[in-house]
Amino acid sequence: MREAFRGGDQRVDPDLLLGRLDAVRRFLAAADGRLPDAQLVPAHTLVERAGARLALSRDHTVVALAGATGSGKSSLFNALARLELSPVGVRRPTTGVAHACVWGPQEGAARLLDWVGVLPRHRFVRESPLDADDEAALHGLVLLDLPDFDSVQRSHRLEVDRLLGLVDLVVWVVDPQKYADRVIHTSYLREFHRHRDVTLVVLNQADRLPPAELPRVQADLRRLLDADGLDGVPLLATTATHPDGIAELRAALERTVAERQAALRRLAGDVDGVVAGLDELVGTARPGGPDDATADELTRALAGTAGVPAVTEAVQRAYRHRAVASTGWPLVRGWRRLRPDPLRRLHLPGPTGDAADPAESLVAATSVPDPTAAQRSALGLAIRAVADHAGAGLPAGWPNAVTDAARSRLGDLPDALDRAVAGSDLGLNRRPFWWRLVGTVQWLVTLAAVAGLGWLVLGYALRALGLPELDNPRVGEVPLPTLLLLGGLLAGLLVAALTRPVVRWAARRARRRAEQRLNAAVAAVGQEYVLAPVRDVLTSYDEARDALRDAARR
Ligand SMILES: Nc1nc2c(ncn2[C@@H]2O[C@H](COP(=O)(O)OP(=O)(O)OP(=O)(O)O)[C@@H](O)[C@H]2O)c(=O)[nH]1
Ligand SMILES: [Mg+2]
Repeated sequence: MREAFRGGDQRVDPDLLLGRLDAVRRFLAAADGRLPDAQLVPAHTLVERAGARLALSRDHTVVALAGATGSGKSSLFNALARLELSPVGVRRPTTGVAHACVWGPQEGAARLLDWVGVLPRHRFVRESPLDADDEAALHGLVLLDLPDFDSVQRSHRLEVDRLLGLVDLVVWVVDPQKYADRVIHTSYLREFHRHRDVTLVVLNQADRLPPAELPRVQADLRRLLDADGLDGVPLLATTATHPDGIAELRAALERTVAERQAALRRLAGDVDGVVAGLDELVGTARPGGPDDATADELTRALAGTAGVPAVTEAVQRAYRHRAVASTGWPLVRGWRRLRPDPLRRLHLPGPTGDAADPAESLVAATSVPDPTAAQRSALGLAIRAVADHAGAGLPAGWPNAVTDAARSRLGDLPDALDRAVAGSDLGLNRRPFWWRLVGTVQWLVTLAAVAGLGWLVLGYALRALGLPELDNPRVGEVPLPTLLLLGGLLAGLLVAALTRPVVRWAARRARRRAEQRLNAAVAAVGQEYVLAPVRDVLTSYDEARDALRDAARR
């Protein structure tokens, strides 16, 4: 039967097991909050149980006798203990709560049983001076007699299921009458196919079979076990009521106890099961992250909601407004200045570059018009596109996490966009040098015209009063005062006319520059509020996939 222990010679390295458990923990850290909680329950349970079991005595091996009612679990328990510890009965089911018997040192076993949840009054100690060294080979064994798992009592089943999740090794006890029952195979044995190296099957009450029948029944049972995925597990025939009928079982338990491997093998099997269950949650895909095209589309949609077109339009008009106010014909300038500045109307920096009230500029600083329904839906679609693209090819659960992340800060977007627009340098803070130059020229020619006018008025006044006339110098045929007046006026109009197309061209350029800056600011908002959360999920996915790969390493 030695060779029947599948993988029995394969020792589980405790450090490797701890590394695998740590990888499961890393997986959970990456997947928590990303994937549905229900899918992570088995991994959480494993991490918690394994942590608890490994912190308890590794010198003890917890072995459970599990099986249908009347199969002889309590009889085997008593026979192994060589005492009448657990009541054996004809009325079924007899055992309602787990009983435990500890061989050897009690140190550590008590805490182990506290954790397993066997009440102190159902614990026994197999240690007596009379035993001499008879029982030494089983030192370290903690044997549990479980209630029946096919019980009419629901509480028995729940207790069995709970304990089967905690013990290190399970001895499945079947009898010649019920060994083929569907429940034991479909609900229990099949579920333990990952725990073949910590599973023993016992055909008890072998004495009830005619000797010639025994091999046939054993072969039939073996066939059923193979179908359960338990090929290779040891199958022993026992007779609990005869002292020699359990020798093989005893020997198998002695070996198990001496190896001190069952606890580690059990947990390694648990990790295998959890990893296999999580396999569909991580694929081999390496997500590339949001691509440039969808990111650009997002920036465009964000710019629309942020009112960038309205602001750039206002920048162009403000440039013209301010340029004309600085370079126009001085007599018209004052009138220009009375008209409101297009940017000021949006509560964006005025002609002097002063922003609105700084407290006000923290939230909803601008009066940029609210986005239209169309702009809002364009933004929704752009965010969807980012999520769809970034989540494409990811296994179940993750695309949803990506979509949730992309939308996670949607509520903060309006304020962030408004701050980005309000905080952008629109390029209108400085008065260009050429404005001042043209402005000065305009003043000079206006001064000349005013001086000419004054001169002429003074000449007429002197003539009217009969006073001596001024000496009027002439330039060619034209008197200087007339030249100053007409020349100044004409030059002013000419300069204004020549400046106009330049202003228009420069205003368009100012608009393009402002647009670039605003788009950059809006793109930064998109990065922070949409793309970064998406990237975080993709990083989590990468971490989860790598962690699971490490957890799968045997
Ligand atoms: N002939 C024979 N009878 C056995 C053997 N093992 C157990 N019995 C009898 O089968 C009956 C049931 O045994 P238990 O040990 O109480 O069975 P159990 O599996 O503990 O049953 P529950 O506690 O109800 O789950 C008792 O009358 C035992 O004496 C055996 O190997 N041979
Ligand atoms: Mg019993």
